[in-house]
Parts: sequence; structure tokens; C-alpha cells
Amino acid sequence: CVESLRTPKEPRNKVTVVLGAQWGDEGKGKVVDLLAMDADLVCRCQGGNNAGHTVVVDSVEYDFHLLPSGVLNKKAVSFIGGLTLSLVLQPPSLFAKEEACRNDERDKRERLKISDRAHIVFNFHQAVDGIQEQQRQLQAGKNLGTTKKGIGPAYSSKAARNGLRVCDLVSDFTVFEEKFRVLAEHFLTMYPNLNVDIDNELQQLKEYAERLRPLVTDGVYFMHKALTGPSKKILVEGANAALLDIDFGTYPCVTSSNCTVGGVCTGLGVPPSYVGRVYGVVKAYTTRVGVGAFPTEQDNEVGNLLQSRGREFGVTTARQRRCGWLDLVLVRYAHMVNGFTAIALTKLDILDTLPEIKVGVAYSVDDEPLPSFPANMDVLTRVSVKYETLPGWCCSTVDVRCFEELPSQAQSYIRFIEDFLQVPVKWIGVGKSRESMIKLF
Ligand code: 2SA
Ligand code: GDP
Ligand code: MG
Repeated sequence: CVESLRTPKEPRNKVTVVLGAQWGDEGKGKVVDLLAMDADLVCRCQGGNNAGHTVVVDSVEYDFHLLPSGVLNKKAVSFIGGLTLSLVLQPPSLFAKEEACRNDERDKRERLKISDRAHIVFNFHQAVDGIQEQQRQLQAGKNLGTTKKGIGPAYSSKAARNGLRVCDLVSDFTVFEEKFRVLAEHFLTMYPNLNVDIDNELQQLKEYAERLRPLVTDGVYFMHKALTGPSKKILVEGANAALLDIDFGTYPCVTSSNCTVGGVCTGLGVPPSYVGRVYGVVKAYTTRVGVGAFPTEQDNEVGNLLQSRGREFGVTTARQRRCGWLDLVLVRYAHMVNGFTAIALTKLDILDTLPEIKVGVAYSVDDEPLPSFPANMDVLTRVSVKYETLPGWCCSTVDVRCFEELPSQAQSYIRFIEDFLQVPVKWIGVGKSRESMIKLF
């Protein structure tokens, strides 16, 4: 028996991961929905309801914020792992429209599981997010452009070790109440003008605790059973993206979680050996919502065209997204951190009307080439981008369903990306719907 333990075993059910490779909104939701059609379990591992993932099925558009986009597959279980769970009042995102109304209570209990280790975002976290943005604006003349959902303050509580988790909420409520009051007082001391109605929030939280309790599970044990039990297809949906990662993104204009592959292990308690395929989602151009350096940004008619054709508006805040050319230096950097197995290239159709298309292929500062993507935002603000100019195709790709039918210039654009990154493109998006996806292999 001990002898058999010494023989290395192949992990049983490896997870397939979908991650954003730029600054978010690459179309992760659509890729997850596609892969989730035959999945058994779809998980979120980081972030919170700052995320906005869109899925279009039968001309109906669904926006997901906390639930994985795979929830549309009625056979799959959705699991909310180590993210920050918003229980902000009226109404908390989790119970909001699409997320509650699609299933009756019984169905929801079976199909939705929430980790007991998920941290909770409270009203005061959200209010503090707004105050901090105001202070940044006043003190440094610029804010971060957060979604004001309380993500930064909630992750700060987590790191300061006075945050509260789902396991606290669904245990003895008297103990939870004590801890909640201490946490609220802590923020009130820091922000005396903070508008917190502690008693009202506690009353509401008590009600939420009852609604959540049947869904809460030991997250680590749940994942362990899924990984090591009978054969299962497990999918993990990353939120935000590599360049918004707290460690590897364009710090400080980043979110507060690890949006790269490490966040899958730390968020879900999945051992690294159980991470299987890692798909990077790359938009055929670049967008950024919020503040921060953006080397290939086109603050001109090209940017306007990408913005309007791509309908580039934030799904959570409705903010207009900044647009620019595809930046392969940035995507190559995301690949260094994530080790993509393959890429899903989305929104190729948005480039259909351009006579020529530029792609960023190298950075330099003061005429000195940079070997890779710089850590320092001030340096990134100063980089000059070297572009490769490729011919456009000036015709519609929206009805194309196989690679060979794409115009030759579009094929060359894709081959150029693969050559540069040394990663294969597995899917190409040519429209919003589930069907508008070309599969290459
Ligand atoms: P936060 O709220 O603290 O996470 O904001 C910090 C930075 O992270 C950016 N961020 C995002 N960028 C792209 N998409 C996101 N989700 C929404 C969407 C955004 C929206 O799908 O469109 O609706 O505005 C997202 N969430 C956070 C944010 O812009 C800050 O730069
Ligand atoms: P996510 O945050 O990465 O899931 O992406 P978002 O949902 O925030 O933004 C992507 C947007 O692009 C959504 O409106 C999608 O419906 C849309 N989309 C995704 N793939 C394609 C595509 O290939 N073509 C077009 N035209 N739209 C797409
Ligand atoms: Mg989004």
C-alpha cells in the first residue's frame, strides 16, 4: 500500500482555465460559455463583481458579475471560490436579476456553490472605494478609475486580516456581529464622514446569511472531491486580466487580485499539478477601461472607430473604453506569466473596415530598446512603440465559420500573431453570438 503511494500518479481531473491576456473585456465570458456547454463544474476564483462578462445566446445578452458565465449550462454546477463576494445592500449582486431569477430555489441550491472562504464586500467597503478615489484625485490629481464596487478595500481587509468571510457569516451570528462592528468602526476611524448604518446592514446581513447558508460549502474539500473523484470537466473563468493583476499588472493601476494563473491555485485551493490547459483570451485590438498607461492607445479616429464598431463600453460601469492597436509586447508578457496553451482571438470582425492594421511589436525608451514589458508605470508611459503594418481585408468576416474562408489578409494577421507569440490560435471570434466562433483545431 505504501509502495503504491510512492508511484507518482497523474492528476485525475485537471482544470481548464480561461484568462484575460490584456486589460480585460477580451470576451472571456463568451469563451467560457462555449467551453461550458459540456462542462460539469465552472468556477470563479478571484476578483468580484467588478467583473462584467457578456454572453449572447439566441440574441439574448446576459451580463455576469459574480456568477461564472458557464451558468447558462443547466447541467453544470457553478462554484464561487476565493473571490470577494459582494453583499452590498439593495440588491447584492449575487441575488440580482439574472443571477437569481433563472433558477428556482431548489435548482439554485444544487447548481450554485459558494466557498466558505470567500471574503465579503460590505457597504462600507464600497463607500470607501468611492472616498479613496476622491482622495486620489484631490491628492495626486488622478484616481485609479476603479469600478467603485469596493474591491480594493475588501482585499485590503483580507490582507489586514480583519476581513470577514462567508464562513463567519453563516456561523454564530452574534460572533459575526461583534467582528462586523469592529471592522465598521475601523473604517469609521479612518474615514469619519463615512455613511454607515451598522444596525440596518446587520439586519440585512442576517437575512442574507439564511439565504446563503444552503449554498455554502467547504471550498477546499469541494474542489478536492471534484479534482480527484469521478471523471469531470472543470472550467475556471478568470476575471479582469493579466495587466490588471495586482503583482504582474500595470501597478498601481490594477485591480486587487491575482488575475493570472497563480490566482487559480490560491483562489480555489487547486494544486498546480491539477492545472491543465490555460487559454488566453486576446482581443484583436486593445482596450482599457480606467486610468493608466496604454502604449498603443489611439486617441484619434482609429480609436473612435474601434470604440464605436466594438461597442466598447464597460459592462459594470458603462464607462467608454479606451481603444488602440493590438500590443503584442503586452500579450507576450501575459504569456510569460501564464504559459498559454492556446489563444482565443476575439473581435476580429471589428477590424473588417480598416484598410491597414498596425500591431505593436517592440518598445523603446529614449531610443533604447526594452527587452520586455517594464514594471514601472512611469517608464511604460514614456515608451515608443514600434509597429508592424499589415494590410486590412475590407470585407465582412461575420458569416465566416472556417479559417480557410477568411480573407487571406485576415489569415495573415492571425498567422503573424501566432508567429510572434509562438502560441497557436485555437478560436477566432467574428461576432457576439455563441455561433460566431471559428475553431481552428
Ligand atoms: P477595481 O474596481 O478596483 O477592480 O478597479 C481597478 C482597475 O481594474 C479595472 N477593472 C476592469 N477593467 C476592465 N473590465 C472590468 N470589468 C468591467 C467590464 C468594467 C466596467 O467588464 O467592462 O464596467 O467599467 C474591470 N474591473 C476592474 C478598473 O477599470 C481599474 O483600472
Ligand atoms: P469579458 O469581460 O472578457 O467577458 O468581456 P466583456 O463581456 O466585458 O466584453 C466583451 C464584449 O465583446 C461583449 O460585449 C461581447 O458580447 C463582445 N464580443 C465577444 N467576442 C466577440 C467577437 O468575436 N466579435 C464581436 N463583435 N463581439 C464580441
Ligand atoms: Mg468585462
